[in-house]
Amino acid sequence: MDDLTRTLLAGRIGRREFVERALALGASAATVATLLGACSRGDGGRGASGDRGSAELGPIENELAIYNWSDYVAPNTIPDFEREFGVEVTYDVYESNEEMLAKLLTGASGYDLVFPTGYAVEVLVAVGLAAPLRRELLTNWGNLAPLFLDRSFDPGNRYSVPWQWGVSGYAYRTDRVSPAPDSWGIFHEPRYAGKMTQMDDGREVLGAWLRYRGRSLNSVDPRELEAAKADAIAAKRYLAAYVSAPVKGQLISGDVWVAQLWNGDATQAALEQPNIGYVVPREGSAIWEDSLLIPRSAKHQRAAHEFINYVLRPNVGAAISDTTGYGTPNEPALALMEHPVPYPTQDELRRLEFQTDLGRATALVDQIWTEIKSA
Ligand code: N2P
Repeated sequence: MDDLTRTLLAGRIGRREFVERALALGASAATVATLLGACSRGDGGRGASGDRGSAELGPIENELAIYNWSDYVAPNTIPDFEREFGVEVTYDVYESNEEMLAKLLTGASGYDLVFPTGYAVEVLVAVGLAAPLRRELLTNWGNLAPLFLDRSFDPGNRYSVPWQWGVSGYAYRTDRVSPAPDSWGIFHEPRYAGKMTQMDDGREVLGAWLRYRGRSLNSVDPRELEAAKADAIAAKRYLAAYVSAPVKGQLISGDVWVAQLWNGDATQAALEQPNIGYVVPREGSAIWEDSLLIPRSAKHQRAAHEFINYVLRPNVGAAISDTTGYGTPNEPALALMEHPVPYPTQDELRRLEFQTDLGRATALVDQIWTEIKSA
Protein backbone atom coordinates (compact mmCIF):
# COMPACT_ATOMS: atom_id res chain seq x y z
CA MET A 1 0.00 0.00 0.00
CA ASP A 2 2.79 2.40 0.90
CA ASP A 3 4.46 1.78 -2.47
CA LEU A 4 1.20 2.31 -4.24
CA THR A 5 0.60 5.57 -2.36
CA ARG A 6 4.08 6.79 -3.33
CA THR A 7 3.33 5.91 -6.95
CA LEU A 8 0.19 8.02 -6.78
CA LEU A 9 2.03 10.90 -5.14
CA ALA A 10 4.72 10.77 -7.81
CA GLY A 11 1.99 11.16 -10.40
CA ARG A 12 2.78 7.87 -12.11
CA ILE A 13 -0.79 6.62 -11.76
CA GLY A 14 -4.12 8.41 -11.65
CA ARG A 15 -6.68 8.44 -8.85
CA ARG A 16 -8.91 5.94 -10.61
CA GLU A 17 -6.12 3.42 -11.08
CA PHE A 18 -4.95 3.98 -7.51
CA VAL A 19 -8.42 3.13 -6.21
CA GLU A 20 -8.69 -0.02 -8.32
CA ARG A 21 -5.26 -1.28 -7.34
CA ALA A 22 -5.66 -0.46 -3.64
CA LEU A 23 -9.00 -2.27 -3.46
CA ALA A 24 -7.42 -5.23 -5.24
CA LEU A 25 -4.75 -5.27 -2.53
CA GLY A 26 -7.50 -5.69 0.04
CA ALA A 27 -7.71 -2.13 1.36
CA SER A 28 -11.19 -1.08 2.40
CA ALA A 29 -12.99 1.73 0.66
CA ALA A 30 -12.62 3.96 3.72
CA THR A 31 -8.86 3.40 3.80
CA VAL A 32 -8.55 4.18 0.12
CA ALA A 33 -10.58 7.31 0.60
CA THR A 34 -8.42 8.43 3.50
CA LEU A 35 -5.22 7.90 1.53
CA LEU A 36 -6.62 9.72 -1.47
CA GLY A 37 -7.72 12.55 0.77
CA ALA A 38 -4.27 12.80 2.33
CA CYS A 39 -2.60 12.71 -1.10
CA SER A 40 -4.75 15.38 -2.64
CA ARG A 41 -4.95 17.82 0.25
CA GLY A 42 -4.14 21.25 -1.01
CA ASP A 43 -4.43 20.42 -4.69
CA GLY A 44 -8.16 20.31 -5.11
CA GLY A 45 -8.82 17.30 -2.92
CA ARG A 46 -12.22 18.76 -2.28
CA GLY A 47 -12.73 18.57 -5.99
CA ALA A 48 -11.55 21.01 -8.58
CA SER A 49 -14.33 23.23 -7.38
CA GLY A 50 -14.78 25.35 -10.45
CA ASP A 51 -18.37 24.21 -10.62
CA ARG A 52 -19.31 25.26 -7.11
CA GLY A 53 -22.37 27.46 -7.07
CA SER A 54 -21.84 28.38 -10.70
CA ALA A 55 -24.21 27.38 -13.48
CA GLU A 56 -27.93 27.03 -12.96
CA LEU A 57 -29.04 23.42 -12.63
CA GLY A 58 -31.74 23.77 -15.28
CA PRO A 59 -35.17 22.12 -15.25
CA ILE A 60 -35.82 18.91 -13.31
CA GLU A 61 -34.60 15.79 -15.12
CA ASN A 62 -37.02 12.89 -15.59
CA GLU A 63 -34.84 10.30 -13.85
CA LEU A 64 -33.29 9.88 -10.41
CA ALA A 65 -31.01 7.05 -9.20
CA ILE A 66 -31.12 6.48 -5.43
CA TYR A 67 -28.75 4.25 -3.46
CA ASN A 68 -29.98 3.84 0.12
CA TRP A 69 -29.67 1.49 3.10
CA SER A 70 -32.27 -1.31 3.09
CA ASP A 71 -35.63 -0.65 4.80
CA TYR A 72 -34.92 3.05 5.09
CA VAL A 73 -37.90 4.74 3.42
CA ALA A 74 -41.72 4.64 3.66
CA PRO A 75 -43.71 2.60 1.10
CA ASN A 76 -45.20 5.76 -0.44
CA THR A 77 -42.12 7.99 -0.41
CA ILE A 78 -40.85 7.02 -3.85
CA PRO A 79 -44.15 6.44 -5.76
CA ASP A 80 -45.57 9.76 -4.48
CA PHE A 81 -42.41 11.61 -5.55
CA GLU A 82 -42.50 9.99 -8.99
CA ARG A 83 -46.12 10.96 -9.52
CA GLU A 84 -45.84 14.53 -8.28
CA PHE A 85 -42.58 15.40 -10.02
CA GLY A 86 -42.83 13.24 -13.14
CA VAL A 87 -39.52 11.57 -12.33
CA GLU A 88 -38.75 7.88 -12.73
CA VAL A 89 -36.73 6.63 -9.75
CA THR A 90 -34.25 3.75 -9.80
CA TYR A 91 -33.80 2.47 -6.26
CA ASP A 92 -30.95 0.20 -5.06
CA VAL A 93 -30.01 -0.73 -1.49
CA TYR A 94 -26.87 -1.44 0.54
CA GLU A 95 -26.14 -2.79 4.02
CA SER A 96 -23.04 -0.86 5.12
CA ASN A 97 -21.13 2.36 4.51
CA GLU A 98 -18.28 0.25 3.18
CA GLU A 99 -20.46 -1.28 0.49
CA MET A 100 -21.67 2.16 -0.62
CA LEU A 101 -18.20 3.76 -0.50
CA ALA A 102 -16.71 0.93 -2.55
CA LYS A 103 -19.26 1.57 -5.33
CA LEU A 104 -18.67 5.31 -5.33
CA LEU A 105 -14.89 5.13 -5.16
CA THR A 106 -14.41 2.70 -8.00
CA GLY A 107 -15.76 5.15 -10.54
CA ALA A 108 -18.96 6.60 -11.88
CA SER A 109 -21.64 4.77 -9.94
CA GLY A 110 -24.52 6.42 -11.75
CA TYR A 111 -26.16 7.32 -8.44
CA ASP A 112 -27.68 10.72 -7.74
CA LEU A 113 -28.26 10.32 -4.01
CA VAL A 114 -26.57 8.29 -1.27
CA PHE A 115 -27.12 8.12 2.51
CA PRO A 116 -23.74 8.04 4.31
CA THR A 117 -23.26 8.00 8.08
CA GLY A 118 -21.34 11.01 9.46
CA TYR A 119 -17.85 9.53 9.16
CA ALA A 120 -18.59 8.38 5.61
CA VAL A 121 -19.71 11.92 4.69
CA GLU A 122 -16.26 13.07 5.81
CA VAL A 123 -14.65 10.47 3.57
CA LEU A 124 -16.69 11.44 0.47
CA VAL A 125 -16.04 15.15 1.00
CA ALA A 126 -12.31 14.58 1.57
CA VAL A 127 -11.86 12.83 -1.77
CA GLY A 128 -13.92 15.37 -3.68
CA LEU A 129 -16.78 13.00 -4.48
CA ALA A 130 -19.54 15.13 -2.92
CA ALA A 131 -21.44 17.81 -4.85
CA PRO A 132 -22.00 21.10 -3.05
CA LEU A 133 -25.63 21.68 -2.14
CA ARG A 134 -27.67 24.41 -3.84
CA ARG A 135 -29.28 25.72 -0.70
CA GLU A 136 -31.56 28.04 -2.70
CA LEU A 137 -33.42 24.96 -3.97
CA LEU A 138 -33.94 23.59 -0.46
CA THR A 139 -36.76 25.85 0.65
CA ASN A 140 -37.81 23.47 3.44
CA TRP A 141 -34.38 23.63 5.09
CA GLY A 142 -35.84 25.50 8.08
CA ASN A 143 -37.63 22.33 9.21
CA LEU A 144 -34.32 20.79 10.31
CA ALA A 145 -33.67 20.85 14.05
CA PRO A 146 -30.43 22.73 14.91
CA LEU A 147 -29.26 19.72 16.97
CA PHE A 148 -28.55 17.82 13.75
CA LEU A 149 -26.98 20.66 11.77
CA ASP A 150 -23.42 21.95 11.48
CA ARG A 151 -21.88 18.74 12.80
CA SER A 152 -18.14 18.21 12.69
CA PHE A 153 -18.34 15.80 9.74
CA ASP A 154 -19.64 18.62 7.51
CA PRO A 155 -19.36 22.08 9.08
CA GLY A 156 -22.00 24.40 7.69
CA ASN A 157 -23.75 21.48 5.90
CA ARG A 158 -22.21 22.37 2.56
CA TYR A 159 -22.65 18.81 1.27
CA SER A 160 -24.99 16.84 3.50
CA VAL A 161 -28.59 17.04 4.71
CA PRO A 162 -29.68 15.21 7.89
CA TRP A 163 -31.83 12.16 7.05
CA GLN A 164 -32.34 9.90 10.11
CA TRP A 165 -30.54 9.37 13.37
CA GLY A 166 -30.29 6.36 15.63
CA VAL A 167 -28.23 4.30 18.02
CA SER A 168 -26.45 0.96 17.92
CA GLY A 169 -27.21 -1.74 20.47
CA TYR A 170 -28.80 -5.16 20.29
CA ALA A 171 -32.24 -6.68 19.86
CA TYR A 172 -33.14 -9.82 21.82
CA ARG A 173 -36.01 -12.26 22.17
CA THR A 174 -37.61 -11.53 25.53
CA ASP A 175 -39.17 -15.01 25.52
CA ARG A 176 -35.78 -16.74 25.19
CA VAL A 177 -33.24 -14.58 26.96
CA SER A 178 -33.46 -14.03 30.68
CA PRO A 179 -32.69 -12.23 32.84
CA ALA A 180 -33.01 -9.12 30.68
CA PRO A 181 -29.46 -8.42 29.42
CA ASP A 182 -27.76 -5.03 29.62
CA SER A 183 -24.14 -5.61 28.60
CA TRP A 184 -22.11 -6.26 25.46
CA GLY A 185 -20.88 -9.28 27.45
CA ILE A 186 -23.98 -11.21 26.30
CA PHE A 187 -22.02 -12.18 23.20
CA HIS A 188 -19.61 -14.12 25.42
CA GLU A 189 -22.40 -16.27 26.90
CA PRO A 190 -22.06 -19.93 25.85
CA ARG A 191 -25.71 -20.68 26.60
CA TYR A 192 -26.78 -18.59 23.59
CA ALA A 193 -24.26 -20.20 21.26
CA GLY A 194 -25.44 -20.33 17.65
CA LYS A 195 -28.37 -18.03 18.43
CA MET A 196 -26.55 -14.71 18.29
CA THR A 197 -25.30 -12.40 15.51
CA GLN A 198 -23.17 -9.27 15.38
CA MET A 199 -23.30 -6.75 12.55
CA ASP A 200 -21.38 -7.21 9.34
CA ASP A 201 -19.67 -3.90 10.06
CA GLY A 202 -16.15 -3.55 11.41
CA ARG A 203 -16.70 -0.17 13.02
CA GLU A 204 -19.77 -1.45 14.87
CA VAL A 205 -18.23 -4.72 16.05
CA LEU A 206 -14.94 -3.21 17.20
CA GLY A 207 -16.81 -0.23 18.64
CA ALA A 208 -18.93 -2.55 20.79
CA TRP A 209 -15.89 -4.36 22.18
CA LEU A 210 -13.97 -1.14 22.76
CA ARG A 211 -16.86 0.21 24.81
CA TYR A 212 -17.11 -3.12 26.66
CA ARG A 213 -13.61 -2.43 28.05
CA GLY A 214 -14.43 1.20 28.80
CA ARG A 215 -12.65 2.61 25.73
CA SER A 216 -13.79 5.07 23.09
CA LEU A 217 -15.34 3.43 20.05
CA ASN A 218 -13.13 5.74 18.00
CA SER A 219 -9.96 4.46 19.65
CA VAL A 220 -6.94 4.04 17.38
CA ASP A 221 -4.68 2.82 20.20
CA PRO A 222 -3.18 -0.45 18.91
CA ARG A 223 -3.30 -2.11 22.36
CA GLU A 224 -6.94 -1.20 22.89
CA LEU A 225 -7.76 -2.45 19.41
CA GLU A 226 -5.92 -5.72 20.08
CA ALA A 227 -8.04 -6.23 23.21
CA ALA A 228 -11.21 -5.50 21.21
CA LYS A 229 -10.09 -7.98 18.58
CA ALA A 230 -9.55 -10.66 21.23
CA ASP A 231 -13.03 -10.02 22.65
CA ALA A 232 -14.55 -10.13 19.17
CA ILE A 233 -12.86 -13.44 18.39
CA ALA A 234 -13.95 -14.88 21.75
CA ALA A 235 -17.53 -13.93 20.85
CA LYS A 236 -17.27 -15.24 17.30
CA ARG A 237 -17.44 -18.90 18.37
CA TYR A 238 -20.96 -18.26 19.68
CA LEU A 239 -22.17 -16.27 16.67
CA ALA A 240 -24.33 -17.69 13.89
CA ALA A 241 -23.12 -14.96 11.52
CA TYR A 242 -22.02 -11.39 10.99
CA VAL A 243 -25.16 -9.84 9.52
CA SER A 244 -26.72 -6.38 9.82
CA ALA A 245 -30.30 -5.30 8.97
CA PRO A 246 -31.26 -8.53 7.11
CA VAL A 247 -31.14 -10.38 10.47
CA LYS A 248 -34.66 -9.10 11.16
CA GLY A 249 -36.33 -12.15 9.60
CA GLN A 250 -34.35 -14.55 11.80
CA LEU A 251 -35.19 -12.58 14.94
CA ILE A 252 -38.87 -12.70 14.03
CA SER A 253 -38.77 -16.45 13.27
CA GLY A 254 -36.77 -17.22 16.43
CA ASP A 255 -33.70 -18.61 14.65
CA VAL A 256 -31.73 -15.78 16.25
CA TRP A 257 -32.27 -14.64 19.85
CA VAL A 258 -29.70 -11.86 20.22
CA ALA A 259 -28.70 -9.60 17.34
CA GLN A 260 -26.48 -6.54 17.40
CA LEU A 261 -28.60 -4.05 15.48
CA TRP A 262 -29.52 -0.41 14.99
CA ASN A 263 -32.57 0.66 17.01
CA GLY A 264 -34.93 1.40 14.10
CA ASP A 265 -34.44 -1.98 12.46
CA ALA A 266 -35.16 -3.58 15.84
CA THR A 267 -38.33 -1.48 16.09
CA GLN A 268 -39.38 -2.70 12.63
CA ALA A 269 -38.89 -6.32 13.73
CA ALA A 270 -40.78 -5.75 16.99
CA LEU A 271 -43.86 -4.66 15.03
CA GLU A 272 -44.07 -8.19 13.65
CA GLN A 273 -42.88 -10.04 16.74
CA PRO A 274 -43.83 -8.49 20.07
CA ASN A 275 -41.29 -10.62 22.00
CA ILE A 276 -38.41 -8.47 20.81
CA GLY A 277 -36.69 -6.09 23.21
CA TYR A 278 -33.84 -3.66 22.63
CA VAL A 279 -30.79 -2.75 24.71
CA VAL A 280 -28.31 0.11 24.57
CA PRO A 281 -25.64 -1.61 26.66
CA ARG A 282 -24.63 0.00 29.93
CA GLU A 283 -21.01 0.24 28.74
CA GLY A 284 -22.15 2.62 26.02
CA SER A 285 -22.56 2.55 22.30
CA ALA A 286 -22.78 4.55 19.09
CA ILE A 287 -25.20 7.31 18.19
CA TRP A 288 -25.15 8.33 14.56
CA GLU A 289 -26.70 10.59 12.01
CA ASP A 290 -27.13 9.48 8.37
CA SER A 291 -27.36 12.16 5.69
CA LEU A 292 -28.54 12.67 2.14
CA LEU A 293 -25.61 13.47 -0.14
CA ILE A 294 -25.40 14.08 -3.89
CA PRO A 295 -22.29 12.57 -5.52
CA ARG A 296 -20.37 15.02 -7.70
CA SER A 297 -20.82 12.64 -10.65
CA ALA A 298 -24.64 12.73 -10.32
CA LYS A 299 -26.33 13.33 -13.67
CA HIS A 300 -29.66 14.38 -12.18
CA GLN A 301 -28.68 17.05 -9.67
CA ARG A 302 -31.85 19.06 -9.97
CA ALA A 303 -34.04 16.00 -9.36
CA ALA A 304 -31.82 15.06 -6.42
CA HIS A 305 -32.33 18.51 -4.87
CA GLU A 306 -36.08 18.31 -5.45
CA PHE A 307 -36.14 14.91 -3.74
CA ILE A 308 -34.25 16.30 -0.74
CA ASN A 309 -36.63 19.24 -0.50
CA TYR A 310 -39.56 16.84 -0.76
CA VAL A 311 -38.41 14.65 2.15
CA LEU A 312 -37.92 17.82 4.21
CA ARG A 313 -41.70 18.35 4.13
CA PRO A 314 -43.15 17.51 7.57
CA ASN A 315 -45.66 14.90 6.34
CA VAL A 316 -43.14 13.12 4.10
CA GLY A 317 -40.48 13.11 6.86
CA ALA A 318 -43.00 11.81 9.42
CA ALA A 319 -44.06 8.91 7.19
CA ILE A 320 -40.41 7.94 6.59
CA SER A 321 -39.49 7.83 10.27
CA ASP A 322 -42.73 6.11 11.27
CA THR A 323 -41.74 3.32 8.86
CA THR A 324 -38.03 3.11 9.60
CA GLY A 325 -38.36 3.34 13.38
CA TYR A 326 -35.54 5.89 13.43
CA GLY A 327 -35.49 9.45 14.68
CA THR A 328 -36.26 12.33 12.35
CA PRO A 329 -34.17 15.50 12.27
CA ASN A 330 -37.28 17.24 10.88
CA GLU A 331 -38.77 19.18 13.79
CA PRO A 332 -42.36 19.66 12.54
CA ALA A 333 -42.38 16.02 11.35
CA LEU A 334 -41.85 14.84 14.92
CA ALA A 335 -45.21 16.30 15.93
CA LEU A 336 -46.99 14.40 13.13
CA MET A 337 -45.50 10.99 13.90
CA GLU A 338 -47.50 8.07 15.23
CA HIS A 339 -44.48 6.66 17.10
CA PRO A 340 -42.11 9.60 17.56
CA VAL A 341 -38.57 8.76 18.63
CA PRO A 342 -37.66 11.44 21.18
CA TYR A 343 -34.33 13.27 20.94
CA PRO A 344 -31.71 11.66 23.18
CA THR A 345 -31.61 13.01 26.72
CA GLN A 346 -28.44 14.47 28.24
CA ASP A 347 -28.16 11.33 30.34
CA GLU A 348 -28.35 9.02 27.32
CA LEU A 349 -25.87 11.18 25.45
CA ARG A 350 -23.31 10.56 28.17
CA ARG A 351 -23.29 6.85 27.25
CA LEU A 352 -23.39 7.43 23.51
CA GLU A 353 -20.59 8.42 21.19
CA PHE A 354 -20.55 9.57 17.56
CA GLN A 355 -18.30 7.56 15.21
CA THR A 356 -15.67 9.76 13.60
CA ASP A 357 -13.45 9.31 10.55
CA LEU A 358 -10.35 7.51 11.86
CA GLY A 359 -8.10 9.03 9.20
CA ARG A 360 -4.96 7.04 8.52
CA ALA A 361 -5.77 4.61 11.34
CA THR A 362 -8.68 3.35 9.22
CA ALA A 363 -6.22 0.95 7.59
CA LEU A 364 -5.33 -0.62 10.95
CA VAL A 365 -8.99 -1.00 11.90
CA ASP A 366 -9.76 -2.58 8.52
CA GLN A 367 -6.92 -5.00 8.89
CA ILE A 368 -8.10 -6.04 12.35
CA TRP A 369 -11.65 -6.50 11.07
CA THR A 370 -10.36 -8.69 8.22
CA GLU A 371 -8.40 -10.75 10.76
CA ILE A 372 -11.50 -11.16 12.95
CA LYS A 373 -13.61 -12.29 10.01
CA SER A 374 -11.03 -14.84 8.88
CA ALA A 375 -10.17 -16.07 12.41
C1 N2P B 1 -31.22 1.01 7.74
C2 N2P B 1 -30.22 1.12 8.79
C3 N2P B 1 -29.29 2.21 8.59
C4 N2P B 1 -28.66 2.67 9.80
N1 N2P B 1 -31.84 -0.25 7.67
C5 N2P B 1 -27.19 2.68 9.77
N2 N2P B 1 -26.62 3.92 9.92
